Amino acid sequence: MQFEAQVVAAYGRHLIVRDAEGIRYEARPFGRKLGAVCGDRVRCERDEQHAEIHVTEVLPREHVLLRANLKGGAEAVVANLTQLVVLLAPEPKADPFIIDRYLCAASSAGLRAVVFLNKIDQLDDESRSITDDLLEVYSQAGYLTLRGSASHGEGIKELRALLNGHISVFVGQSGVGKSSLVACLTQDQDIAIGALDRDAEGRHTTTASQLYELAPSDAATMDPTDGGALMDSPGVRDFAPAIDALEPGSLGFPEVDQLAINCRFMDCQHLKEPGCAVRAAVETGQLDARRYESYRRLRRLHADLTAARGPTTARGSHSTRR
Ligand SMILES: Nc1nc2c(ncn2[C@@H]2O[C@H](COP(=O)(O)OP(=O)(O)O)[C@@H](O)[C@H]2O)c(=O)[nH]1
Ligand SMILES: [Mg+2]
Ligand SMILES: [Zn+2]
Repeated sequence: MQFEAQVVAAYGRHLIVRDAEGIRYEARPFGRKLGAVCGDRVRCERDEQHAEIHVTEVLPREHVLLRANLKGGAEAVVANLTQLVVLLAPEPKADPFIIDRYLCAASSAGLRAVVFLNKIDQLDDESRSITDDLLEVYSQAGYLTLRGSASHGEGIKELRALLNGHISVFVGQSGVGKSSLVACLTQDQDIAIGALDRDAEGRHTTTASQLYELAPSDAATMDPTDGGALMDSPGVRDFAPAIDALEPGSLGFPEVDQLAINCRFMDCQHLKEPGCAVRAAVETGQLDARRYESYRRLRRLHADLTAARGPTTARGSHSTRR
């Protein structure tokens, strides 16, 4: 028997799918090459003989968050989302370059992106000044920014309003409060807070993401029946966006994209080219110098990952499947 379903949890190749009636089944992909991630809509087949559910096909994805693996290939993180929420906190100390790379992946994938500063209850003078400056730069770049605290409830109503009608994913470094926020927003008591996404050797454990439906909030919305949904993601030490998915000219930096209109060359990479409007904007302070440094680093990463593919795959063929 065949049916369509959505992947609502993925622990590596161990999947939970939910059918149209809302019934959940354990399932696994049929065949090594089939990679399904949380959020994917899939075709399933019931293997009556072994009482198993097989995922036989991943249906086309509307949007997908892609990361690069060490060989320069693209891997899906979560699928069919519409919004990315990147979290930062005073502790662990924010790495703005990771935040930037998530935001570039979001811009390039056509996702709305929100920057949420969590644990504002823990801010001191120094971390307040650092995070204020960071959020100001992101806000200038056109991203939505919010501040709050999962443990004290501040900013949660405002965040909830932004989630309405969206399929959102929470991303960010381990310990910033992703699980705490999901628990807070879904009133789910079973979510592991403070759980390390690593095993005893410090290796990251199998990718685990889960999808949670959000009950319609009382906030005035166009469609009050659609509360949206939320996906979590395991903590990361680093994040590299999939290089083929990035906007070629700006790599997904909205400020660079805007400034590039005035570069002398259409294919300007904003590195050493004469008449580069992006570099000129750094000189005058119109473009934040740290964001430009981040852009340059992502260019280097792009080159390194392209080289990592080796000569045989340089034709750019890549797979979004694992
Ligand atoms: N003070 C404070 N601690 C928080 C807040 N949110 C989360 N935490 C704590 O930060 C730690 C990591 O949280 P967790 O949700 O597991 O982070 P994750 O790794 O991003 O999922 C836990 O000890 C939480 O209790 C907050 O708003 N304020
Ligand atoms: Mg967590
Ligand atoms: Zn340029």
